[in-house]
Order: sequence, then structure tokens, then C-alpha cells
Amino acid sequence: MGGIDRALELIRSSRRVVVMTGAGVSAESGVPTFRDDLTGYWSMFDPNDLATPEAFDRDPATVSRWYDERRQRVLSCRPNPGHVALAAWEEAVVGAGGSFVLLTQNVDRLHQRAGSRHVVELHGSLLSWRCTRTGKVREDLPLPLPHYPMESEAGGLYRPGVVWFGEMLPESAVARAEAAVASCDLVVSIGTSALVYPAAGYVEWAVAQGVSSLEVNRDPTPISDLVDVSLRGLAGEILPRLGAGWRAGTG
Ligand code: BJW
Repeated sequence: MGGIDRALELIRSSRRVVVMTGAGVSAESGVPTFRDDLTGYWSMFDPNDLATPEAFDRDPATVSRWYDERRQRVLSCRPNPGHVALAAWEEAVVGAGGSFVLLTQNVDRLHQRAGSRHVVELHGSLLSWRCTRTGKVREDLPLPLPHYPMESEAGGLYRPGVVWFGEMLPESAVARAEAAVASCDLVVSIGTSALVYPAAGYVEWAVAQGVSSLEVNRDPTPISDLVDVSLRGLAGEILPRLGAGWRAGTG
């Protein structure tokens, strides 16, 4: 039996689905993957020097500008067939009385724009900014920001509303992720290098519990040999093909 057929079988026999997505899902929408994001002016920087609290403390203007340019870019991008297929899968599973939780490491909101409802943003969002003094979150700051960094009304700075290396993930996101993984019967990892924790650990945990598992990725990853089925290719092409599984009904 080919990989796609085995994947369709897993999908047809699952009722409680957890999907973990990463930057590869948005690549076909024109959003550069995290480690490819540095083009033009930004190519002189290492992402690990920009996506940390220390970088923001050292140079809040440069970090704010980088995130504001990325905010503008994702707003000009549109969901691709991979995002749309995941929203349709959720609708089919929930419509059949099952559960579907989409854990995303992406900060671009494209899943929500495609119609996904049960989305857990593990790494925050590019569309939000948070006051360094009060913690107040705003999604209505001018686009682009008038200057970098932008001061808050409380005398702090607005920092990007994302989770940087060394920072804790939002408590509510962790609680929702853990609850979903603890009770799922299928875990699916799509378009992520599976290198960043705790996100990668959620998939590993489900696999260790004996949950059925599927991966979709352009390239091999550290979990490719751990999962039941690893499909090699583009998310925007493979996910619509898997629709035959959920259209056939689940459970
Ligand atoms: C396609 C495709 C197509 C392309 N179709 N596929 C345990 C062990 C070791 C280390 C740690 C650990 N626990 C915690 C850590 C430390 C750290 C960590 O994981 N480090 C590792 C690098 C080793 N984790 C943290 O610090 C986390 N916090 C935490 O754990 O708090 C507790 C704690 C606090 C203090 C001390 C100790 C513990 C926070 C992690 C935050 C990650 N933040 C970022 C930046 C977000 C903001 C921004 O966007 O700028 O999140 S880093 C970056 O990586 C971003 C992404 O969400 C994340 C994952 O990347 P992703 O999505 O996998 O993208 P890529 O680019 O890596 O891969 C793309 C993939 O797609 C590739 O596989 C391609 O093949 C594929 N692809 N096109 C299908 N069309």
C-alpha cells in the first residue's frame, strides 16, 4: 500500500485529531520559512540574533522594524490550498462529532483566515504587540508603525506579540495543547522542521503514547522515522489530496 493510501486509512479511522503546523504550510502563500526569512537588508542578520528578548533589549528599533515588515508582508499574503484543506478537515471531523485541534507554530494567522476555528497559537502572532511595562496587548497599532521602537501609553515599549527563544509559551496555549495531545487518536505534523521545543515534543509525546501519526514535509525531519507514515512533498499539494480521507467520513 502506498504512503498516500496508508495516510487516507489513518485519517478515515480517526475521531480526535491533533495537527501541528510550521512555517512550511505557509511557504506556498509566499511567507518565507523562519530560517529563510532574511532577504535583502535583513540578510546581514542571523534570525537567532533577532528572535530573542536579548536582541530586543539591545536594539529595539531594528527588531521592531523587522517584525513590522513581516507583519505587513503576511497581511498581503493569502491562505493556500493547504490551509484551506485543513479547515475543511476540521469541519468534517467536528461535523461527525469528533474533535480537531490545530496547534500552530506560525505567527501569520493564515489558518484562521482560511476558516480553521480550533487554532492554538503556540508562538503568538505577528499581528499583536505587547507593552513591556503593563503586558497590555494591542492588535490595532498603525501599519506600518510610525517609528521604531514604538512607545506605549504607559511609558514602556510595544514589543512583538510573539514567543522568542528562552521565553515561556502562553499558559493557555500549553494547557490546550497538552489536553488535546493527551486524548488524541491521530497526530499530524506538517511543514515543520520539528527542531523547536516544546512544539516538537508534543508530537513526540503522542507518538510515544502509541497514537497513530502522520507527517507531511518537503524534506526529511528528525521525526520522519518515528511516525507511521511520512509523506514527502508540498503541503499545498498533498493536503488537498488527503481530502478523500475526510470526505469519506470519519470514525
Ligand atoms: C515544507 C514546505 C512546503 C518548506 N510544504 N513542507 C528541549 C530541548 C532542547 C532545547 C529546548 C528544549 N525546550 C526548550 C528548549 C529551548 C528552545 C528550543 O527549542 N531550542 C531548539 C532550537 C533546540 N525553546 C524555547 O526557548 C521555547 N520556550 C520554552 O521552551 O520555554 C520554556 C523554557 C524557558 C526558558 C528556559 C528553558 C525552557 C520557545 C520557542 C519559541 C520559538 N520562537 C520562534 C520565533 C517566533 C517569532 C518569529 O516568527 O520571529 O518560532 S523560532 C522559529 O522556529 C519560530 C517557528 O515557529 C519555530 C519553528 O520553526 P518551523 O515552523 O519548524 O520552521 P522552519 O523554518 O524551521 O522549518 C520549515 C519546515 O517546512 C522544513 O522542515 C521544510 O522542509 C518544510 N517545508 N516548505 C511542506 N511547501
